[in-house]
Amino acid sequence: MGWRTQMLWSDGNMLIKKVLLIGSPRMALDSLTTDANISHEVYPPLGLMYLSAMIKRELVEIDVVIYDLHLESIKAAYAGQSVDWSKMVTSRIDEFQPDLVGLSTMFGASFSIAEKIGQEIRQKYPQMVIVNGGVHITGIIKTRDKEKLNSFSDFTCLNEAESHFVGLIRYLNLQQDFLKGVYVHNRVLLRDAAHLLPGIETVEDVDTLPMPDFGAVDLHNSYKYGILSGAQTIPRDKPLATLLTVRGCIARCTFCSVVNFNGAGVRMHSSQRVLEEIDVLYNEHGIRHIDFVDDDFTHSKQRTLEITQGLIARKYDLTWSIGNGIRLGSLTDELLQKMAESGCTYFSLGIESGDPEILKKIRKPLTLPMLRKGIELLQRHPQIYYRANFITGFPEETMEQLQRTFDVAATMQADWCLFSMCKPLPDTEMYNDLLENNYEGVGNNSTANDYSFQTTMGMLANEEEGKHIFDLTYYYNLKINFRDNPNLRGRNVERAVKDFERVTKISQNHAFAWHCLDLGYRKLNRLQDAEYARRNVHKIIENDLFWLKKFEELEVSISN
Ligand code: B12
Ligand code: SF4
Repeated sequence: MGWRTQMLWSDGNMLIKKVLLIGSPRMALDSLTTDANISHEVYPPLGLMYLSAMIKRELVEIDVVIYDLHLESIKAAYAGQSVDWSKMVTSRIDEFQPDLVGLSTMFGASFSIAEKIGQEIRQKYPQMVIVNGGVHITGIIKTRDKEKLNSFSDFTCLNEAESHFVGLIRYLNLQQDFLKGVYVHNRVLLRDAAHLLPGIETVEDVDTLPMPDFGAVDLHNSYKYGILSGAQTIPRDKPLATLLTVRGCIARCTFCSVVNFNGAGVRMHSSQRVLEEIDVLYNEHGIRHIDFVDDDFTHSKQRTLEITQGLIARKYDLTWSIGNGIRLGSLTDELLQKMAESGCTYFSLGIESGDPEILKKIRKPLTLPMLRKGIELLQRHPQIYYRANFITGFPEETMEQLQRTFDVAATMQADWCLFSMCKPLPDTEMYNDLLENNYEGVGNNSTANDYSFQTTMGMLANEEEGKHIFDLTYYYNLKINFRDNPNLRGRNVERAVKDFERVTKISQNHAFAWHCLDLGYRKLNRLQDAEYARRNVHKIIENDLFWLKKFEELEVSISN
């Protein structure tokens, strides 16, 4: 046995009595602001809340605490304090004195942060067991980059980790002699190589899982520090929460990690269980808006109808959304009608491409005739705000194919079109194929600003081709979402104004958004606000040739 093992197991006692679960931040430090008008996203660490609930149910003798470093950083910034992740984590550790720290990393953007925090913990508390988990980490373990974790990990729990994590703690506490669904970085903690079993354990009947530990985080107050997607469709003072009611998705798109992470097919909570969770959130935590983060919420029409009927019967003052996206093919008039009636304010739809060949290649469960029908269907239900998501720059996509995406986006008449540049994510079919072919730049998705075209300049690709795709995407973003915005043109001016206000809050020098606000305010007869917006346009373009050029490119004249 190595020295750490001797220290850990020497008295024959339980090693792990206290567990601290840390949610890694998902933002760049320099994007944190003291301006409370700027809304960060405040998704609760749902994965950690499931793990906490499992520990409380299965390992009652263990003390478990969640530290949502993402939310705590925003709180600190709003309070005017400087944000130092290492200090924050070490002071929480000193206070709680855990034996095991679990780090959650879901996105590429959080990886370097988790790495830094983990290395700091390793250095300051060498005896502490460090366990990693989350979608991005699982992807990394399955690829060539797994050594990157060695400097700050004893174990990584793979995939959905409720049973893997509980099993690992039992193992460390000498309560079982096998490990499953775990990658061992520190072999010293493996008592016998034969203890490590291959494969993973998937919870087939998800209703057997406990409800997430809603009380482990400050759910009720998180809305004071930020928003969830679809925020423009609800008042700013609504307490927010998320729920996951489905694991997996019936589709298997090549760019998406869901199939490899959650397995094939769909495992659903019963409608009764979903309604029970909603009851708890509403009655015990005062939640007034729920965002379902499911990958395939509407997989079962029957279940969706039961949930909407249950909500209608409850007459709660509650709205809900499906920010992560639903499959267009699963929607019907009846479903949309009931969704709206039961308080659904917003959903997003993954369209991805307007080119039939690309749709086939990425295995999107969508064809252009289906899309045309879907657009007609959506026009009949304008009460619900919908965002259409597109991906540009798929590997080997031609300019003609890309143009078809922009053409389709223009005909979608969506409330908003979100364009993201393709970034192959670890352990997706696309990533693995590209890796096999030694494609340059795979896995380069590491900064927080890499992805979004919505409001900021987003990524600036170095390669010429990447830059061209970026410029083109940005042009169509301005054209479709701003210049030709169907809501601004008269369909729902209030809705358009809220969107542009949101953009100017995040990106104060977005001259195009100010220009659209000027037009929108005037249509709403808010003349003073219009004047203010117009002044901002002029102020920005005086100093910024970039925006002047954009106005020219899009043939938009600036009002005096
Ligand atoms: C909600 C959501 C968001 C929210 C933020 C959520 C949050 N809490 O931070 C928002 C909208 C901001 C978001 C943004 C993005 N997202 Co997102 N998002 C999700 C979504 C839909 C749900 C997450 C969730 O709550 N899941 C439910 C919980 C229960 O599962 P879980 O977190 O995975 O936790 C389990 C395991 O991972 C594991 N685990 C997790 N942590 C830990 C820690 C330890 C110690 C252990 C042992 C185990 C463990 O156990 C948990 C229980 O089973 C997932 C898809 C999905 N269905 O999971 C995508 C997903 C995580 N997002 C993804 C992506 C790509 C993005 C974006 C890059 C999209 C874009 N193009 O802009 C951005 C990135 C933002 C950034 N700053 O980098 C990918 C991540 C893939 C990857 N390898 O990076 C996912 C998987 C979607 C997909 N299928 O491709 N997202
Ligand atoms: S439909 Fe959406 S969630 Fe399902 S596999 Fe495709 S991208 Fe992933």
